[in-house]
Amino acid sequence: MNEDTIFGKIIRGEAPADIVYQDEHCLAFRDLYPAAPTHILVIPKKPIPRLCDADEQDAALLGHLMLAANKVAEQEGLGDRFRLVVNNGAEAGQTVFHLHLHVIGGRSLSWPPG
Ligand code: IU
Repeated sequence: MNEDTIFGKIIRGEAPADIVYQDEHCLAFRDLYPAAPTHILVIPKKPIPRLCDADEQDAALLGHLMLAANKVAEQEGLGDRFRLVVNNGAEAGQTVFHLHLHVIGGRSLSWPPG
């Protein structure tokens, strides 16, 4: 699995992105093809391809990503009306193999997802 994805390039500043939040461990930027009025991707700077590739050593980092998603949601004015999505693996819809949390909001969201 190629770890050098478009998200790796964004982290290294080699590809453009509309960055809305960043800190030592993660980066958040607007999805180029938004599925909702607000659609932001939160990614670790560490290149973990899929959620299932994370291990115990990544526990704090995974928590950090969720808290960063909270910050982004607040920053975007989503209040308590947003959804986090992690697609794990191609058959679950993952297309970029650098772990990312989708922060989706700004419209009503149905359940279950497709
Ligand atoms: P997925 O869970 O791997 O399917 O999500 C990948 C997301 O990355 C998807 O929502 C794309 O619209 C988005 N994206 C992007 O924002 N910029 C890009 O250059 C590419 C994909 I390629």
